[in-house]
Amino acid sequence: MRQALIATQQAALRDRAQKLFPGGVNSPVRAFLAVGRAPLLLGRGEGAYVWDADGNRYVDLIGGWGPAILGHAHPAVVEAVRRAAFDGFALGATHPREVDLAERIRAAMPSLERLRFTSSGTEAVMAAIRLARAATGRDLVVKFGGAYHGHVDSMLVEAGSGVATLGIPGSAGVPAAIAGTTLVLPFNDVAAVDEAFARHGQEIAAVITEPVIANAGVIAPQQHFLEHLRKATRDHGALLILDEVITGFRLGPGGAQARFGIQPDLTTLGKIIGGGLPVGAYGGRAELMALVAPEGPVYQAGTLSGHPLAMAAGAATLARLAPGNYATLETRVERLAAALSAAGKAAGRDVAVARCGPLLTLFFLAELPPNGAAALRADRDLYARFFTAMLERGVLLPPSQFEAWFPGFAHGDAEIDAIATAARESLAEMAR
Ligand code: KE4
Repeated sequence: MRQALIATQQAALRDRAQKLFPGGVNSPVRAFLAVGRAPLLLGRGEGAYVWDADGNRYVDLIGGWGPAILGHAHPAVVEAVRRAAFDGFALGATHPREVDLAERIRAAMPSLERLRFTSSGTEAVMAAIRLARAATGRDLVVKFGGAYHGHVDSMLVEAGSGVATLGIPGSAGVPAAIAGTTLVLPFNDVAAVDEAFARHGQEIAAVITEPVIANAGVIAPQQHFLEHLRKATRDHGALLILDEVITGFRLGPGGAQARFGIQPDLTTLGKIIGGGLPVGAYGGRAELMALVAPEGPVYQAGTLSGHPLAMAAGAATLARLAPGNYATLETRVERLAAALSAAGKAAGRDVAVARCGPLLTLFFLAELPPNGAAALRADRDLYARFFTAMLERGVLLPPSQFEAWFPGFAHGDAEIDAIATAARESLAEMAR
C-alpha cells in the first residue's frame, strides 16, 4: 500500500495553508465553509477512493469536480503522462499531442468543427463570450440563475457553485457596466426566454447555458427547453453556447449535445478532456472560429494552452470512454438514486434526488428544483449534517448542497452499496 503523499498531520498542514491562501484554499469550494467544518486536505487518490493527510480513506464523490471519470490515478493515464514528461513540458510551439487530442474531441463532438485549447474552463468561457460578441456585434449575454461558467467577470451574476455555496449574489470587483451586460433568467422558463428576446432580441449576442445545470446541484432541462433556446437564438441572430465543461464526456461520449440532439454554435469544455490536468477548450462552427486570432480579430492566448502533459492525460482518458462504460455507470447511479430516495422516505425526511445520466444530487427539498432559485431553498443545515454523517461513514460528498456528485467508472457495485448504506444510516441518525 503506497503511503499517503503527505505524511504530516492534517491539522498542522491546514494551519500552514490558512496562513498562505485566502480561506486556506486555492478555490473557495474546497474550504468546506458550507458544511461548517475544517476542510480536508487530500494527499492521494486512487480509483474511487481518496485519502486525507491523516491517511483516512473515503469513497470519493467529488471526483476532482469532474475530471476523474476513470477514477483517480488510472494506470494508463499515469503512464501516458509519465511518458510525455520525458519529452519536455512547455516547448512553446504546437505539439503533436495537441493535434491528437483535438481530433479525438472533434470525432466525438462534431459541432466543434474547429477549436482552441486553454488552461481552464473559465478561459474557454471568457473566449467564447468574446467571440460571440465579435461575431454578432452585440453586447448582451443571457445566462441562467444557478449556472456557473467560471469566474469570468460578466458570468459572476447569480452564479452557481462556489458563488451559490457562499450565498453571495455575485462578486465584488465586477463593474456595474460589466454586470449590466448579463441578463439572468430562470432555467427551464420558456416564457422568460421569449420575453428577454422580445425586449432585447437585437442586443443579445449569445445565450450561454450548462445544458444540464450541475452547479446548483443537478437541474435537468425540461422537455423541449434546450430546443427552445436553439430556436430563439437562431430566430434572433444570437449564438447558442453550451457550456459542457462538466457535461462534456460525462453524459456520454458526445456530451449533452449528443444526448439531447442540440447543435450549438459554440461549446466550451474542460475537466475530463484534460484527464485531471489543467485544461479548457472552446470550439464550434468553422466560420466563427475563423474570427479568432491569428486568423481573425478576436484575441485569445495562453502560455500553457494545449500543454502536452494535459493533452496526453486527456487522450489517454478519452481513449477509455467506451459507450459500455457509460451504460454500466448510469445503471449503477440509477440504483444509487433509488436507494437515496428510499433512505429519505424511510427516515421520514423530504429529499429530492436529481439525476441526469451519471450526475446526481440529493437535495433537502420536498421536490426537484426546476431552476437555481428553487434549488437555493434547499435546507443547507441538513445538508451540512448529512455531509458530516456521511464523512464519518467513509463517504466524501461534495462539501456543498449546490454541487453535483461525480461517481465514475471506478465506482463499482461495492462502492455504490457503501454509499447507499452510509446514506441510509446517516438519514436515520439525523431523524432521531
Ligand atoms: P475552471 O476554470 O474551474 O476550469 O472551469 C470553470 C467552469 C466552467 N463551466 C462549468 C460548467 C463549470 O462547472 C466550471 C467549474 N466547475 C467548478 C465545480 N462546480 C469547479 C470547482 C471549483 O471552482 O473549485
